[in-house]
Formats: sequence, structure tokens, C-alpha cells
Amino acid sequence: MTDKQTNNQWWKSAAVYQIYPKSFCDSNGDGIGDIPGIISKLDYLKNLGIDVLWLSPVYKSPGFDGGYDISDYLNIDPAFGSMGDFRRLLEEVHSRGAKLIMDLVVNHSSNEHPWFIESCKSKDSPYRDYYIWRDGKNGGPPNNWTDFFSGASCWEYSETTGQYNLHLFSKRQPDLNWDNPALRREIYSMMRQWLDMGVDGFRMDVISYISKPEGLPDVREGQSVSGLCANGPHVHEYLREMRREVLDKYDCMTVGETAGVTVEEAKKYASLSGDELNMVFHFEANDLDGGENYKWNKNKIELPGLKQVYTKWQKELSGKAWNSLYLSNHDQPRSVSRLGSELEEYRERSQKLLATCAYLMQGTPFIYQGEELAMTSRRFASPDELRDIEGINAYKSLIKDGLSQSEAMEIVSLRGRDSARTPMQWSGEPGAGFTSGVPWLKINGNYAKINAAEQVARPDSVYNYYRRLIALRKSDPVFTDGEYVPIFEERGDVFAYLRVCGGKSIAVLGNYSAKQVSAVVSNISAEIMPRALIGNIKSSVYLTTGILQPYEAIVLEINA
Ligand code: TEU
Ligand code: CA
Repeated sequence: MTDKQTNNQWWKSAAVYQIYPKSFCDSNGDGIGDIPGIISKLDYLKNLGIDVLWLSPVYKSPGFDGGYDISDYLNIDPAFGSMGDFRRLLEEVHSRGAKLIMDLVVNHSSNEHPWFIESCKSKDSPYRDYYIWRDGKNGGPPNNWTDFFSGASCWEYSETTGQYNLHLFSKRQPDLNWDNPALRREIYSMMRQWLDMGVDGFRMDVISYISKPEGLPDVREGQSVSGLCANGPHVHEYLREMRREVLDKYDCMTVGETAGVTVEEAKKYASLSGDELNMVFHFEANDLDGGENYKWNKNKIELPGLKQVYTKWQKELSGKAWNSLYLSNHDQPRSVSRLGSELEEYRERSQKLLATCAYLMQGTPFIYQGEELAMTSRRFASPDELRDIEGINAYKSLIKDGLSQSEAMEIVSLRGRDSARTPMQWSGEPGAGFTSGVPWLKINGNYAKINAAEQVARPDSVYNYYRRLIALRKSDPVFTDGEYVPIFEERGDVFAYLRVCGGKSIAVLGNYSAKQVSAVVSNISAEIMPRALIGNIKSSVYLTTGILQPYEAIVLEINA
């Protein structure tokens, strides 16, 4: 039954945890996280209050883009385990009352997928139109598009047939042709097989790019390939079809990763009327420091811009569509390093602040593994330590631009994707409790200090704060249903808002600066004694003075 029929929108109050399997827990000492490793940590997640696990891809893959290049959609990569391991994981997740969603990567496949191999063989292959093939133009590729990872042409020439195929990401990730109904049927059938097995939904990788613009026109001055391909002419039609053919038949949850989405588009993708997806990830907050145009810089995200983005999405989607709430993921720097403070006195406090302010807005919260420990972005010293295709290419191009090795490595460490993909820090033991072998990517050197074992045992740790915060969110419908009302909107140091629902008001206050600030909420009258529901400072003086300490967050019930 669908949520339309049952009105059971369980995903609205759920807390989701993203696992990057390669870096989560290695059970057999080969240095690569695996499914048995995940199973061994389910109680840690259960105790945190997680309702839904999202697994980044575990399908069979040559691994040129961390598994986002799939060569078999119906099997598990042997590095992660077997189908038996996967079924056991699903059972163990369900037996704990939780759910599991898979990453669905269907804008492109791997070039080692049998469909692509067949597609290359001849123009008459039944698989030819599973991909996007075109003749060249004036002795070169069909248009002037460049790919997101290398900056070289999006078109790969094939000698066999004398045509080019399109790839928005690396050349090992040819784009699938969604205009072909046979391809769409094949994808839907694959999705049904996972859902029939008991999987509870999907996170859909770059789903906003699946419908390419008519005629594949050149990008002109001021345009980008991403801008041209995002929210293409048939994307909503295809998602509605997917909804009818697949999703409506299951009680599942979907979140679209929609690069280039605007609030207007999000209202269609994630409409509460339930025609397409349940919610989407947008990039507007994370793009504030350069983002899709050019992220290889040292720009900082400033609070005023961030507040504007948050508030816009809260207000615009209210009553119309559903928000997702995330601070980071496997493509972004660690949130504490980017938006909080790495200084020892403020690291834990600022991570708690970020979580409080982000996750008490309206929407479904997503926690990226290690955020609940305030893990930091790793700094890499030399290019041979990097593993990510995007970071390696960026390093080369920064060197070409004339930067020194250390300057280039600093930028790649700050902004690249490897820094947040380092192994989970489970303990202070060698290998950080992640592996008994050699990890596939260097562990962050701070694991002796920042690790799960220490934090689970310490009541005021980030982990235990996240546990209380998640519980608080679930304790009252005001956190799911309450209206979002920004306060102190003009201030550049404080992010604050009310959640209002049926005579109840909650105030969420966060000081994003390293200074003490005063922030008295004007609608707290003398008769009303506000009650603090949660806060990140034990000796807060806010209730008596209206003063917030550096990076303080406090949540008040103001008219109970
Ligand atoms: O990312 C989509 C995406 O838009 C990325 O290019 C993102 O902008 C970039 O990583 C930021 O540096 C998804 C996956 O999350 C990512 O891991 C994959 O590499 C990509 O799609 C291709 O599948
Ligand atoms: Ca392993």
C-alpha cells in the first residue's frame, strides 16, 4: 500500500543514517569495509535511535567512482560480501525495527556493464539505445560538453561503430538513455526485485539528470552542462511512471539526489501529493562556497547566506513538499571542519550546534557516518594518498594552474571527497577498530582522541547528544509538523527559529560565532518560564541572562 492510501508517512519522523560501506567496518582484514562489518555495528546505530539506514552502493562495480559505477545491478560486489550477507543484513536491520534503503545509480552505469559492452558492438545491437550515441560534428565530438570529473569532453569515441557516447561523469560511467522505454522497463524490473526482497526504498543518485535536453545543444557562455541537464524535459514524466510502475506498489521511502534543483522544481519532485519522490537533496547550502561552478578554492560558507538558503527551503516547501535535512555526505567535507570549529575547545560543541539547528527544522534528518562523533576532514600530504577520481583530477589541474604541491593538497584536502571518506573511527586501537589490515584510504590521525568507543561511554559526548536530539525530535509532533518561523533573521552570528504547532512553540537558538552574544527572544513574556529541552552547554546561563556562549545551542519550550 502506498502512503497515499494509508497516509502512513513514516519517513517524516524517521532519522536516517548514511553508511559509506567501504569505510564503515572491515570484518575480514582486507582493509575494505563490508556487509558483515555493518551487521556487527547495528546495535551501535540502534542505540543512536536510527530508523533508516541508507547504504551507498554495494553492487558489483569496478570501483572507479567508489561504487557509483555499477556493472551488475542485481548482485553484491564480492569486496562487500555475498547476497547471503546482504539478506542477513536486511533481516538483522528489520529485526531491530529499522529499515534499509539502497543507492539507486541509474543516470549511468559502469562501462563494464554487459548492456554497455553489448551496446558498443554494433549500431544494430538491441542494447545500442540503452546509451546515448551520436555522430561527431566537424571532425570532433557531437557538442562542446565537458564532464564533471576531468573537464575533458563528455563524449567518448568508439572505433567499432564510429560514433561517440555521452558520459556526464567519468568515461567509465556512460549515461543511460532514459528516452528508451525498454531501458526504463529494465530499471523498474530491477527496482522491483530489490523491493520484493524487502528493501525499504532508494536514494536516487543524480536523478535530476536523467532526461537530457532536446537536441543536446552546445553550452553557451554563462551556461553549464549541469544546468542544461538538470530537471530536463521528461524527468517528471519518467518519475511519475516509476512511481506508478514500481514505488506505489510498496511501502517504501525515496529521496532523490537532485543536483541543480530549485525550490520550484523540488515542489514537483517531492510534492506531498505523492506523485514522484518523497523528498530530495538540494545543493544550495553546500554550493555556497563555490559548488558546482568551481569548488577548488578556500572560500568559507558564511552564516547569513546559509540562513537564507535554509529559510527559503523551509518556507517554500511548507505544506507543499517535504524537505531533507543534511549537513554533509560522502561528496562533501566534514561538517564540523567546514561549518563549525576544529579547535579542541569547540569541536564537539560546534558539531552539536550544527546538528541541533539543522535537524530541528522541518524535514527528514540524514546523518553521515562519523558526524555523530564530530569526525574532521583529513588533511592529505601527497597525491598518492588520494583515492577519489575527482580529487586526483583536481590536484593535477591545480598543479597545471601553477600551485605548489602543498597548496594544491591543502585545497584538495579541504574540498575534495576523500577527506570525509576516511574510515570510521571505532576505537583508539591500531586501525581505529575499523580494520586489522591496511585501510584502503588512510585513517585520520586523530582517531586515538576521536572515536566511538570513547564517546559511547561518555554521557556528554557528541554521540550521546545526537542520541538525545534524535529522541527529542521523535518525542513531539511539533518537530515534524510545526511551522518554521525564523527569528533574529538579520543577525550574522545567530541562527534561530521557532517551530509552532497547535498552541505550542519551540525556540531553537544557535550561536555560530566564537564570541558570547546576547539573543533575547522577544516573545518570551515575564509570566512564561521557558524550559530548556536540550542544549550543548551544561552551565548555560541563557535562561537567566539571554546570553549564548560561543557555539552554544539551546532549545526552549516557550509557552507550555
Ligand atoms: O554525486 C552527484 C554530484 O552532483 C557530484 O558530482 C557532486 O556534485 C560532486 O561529487 C561534488 O564534489 C553523485 C554521488 O553522490 C557521487 O558520489 C558520484 O560520484 C556521482 O553522483 C556520480 O554517480
Ligand atoms: Ca573487508
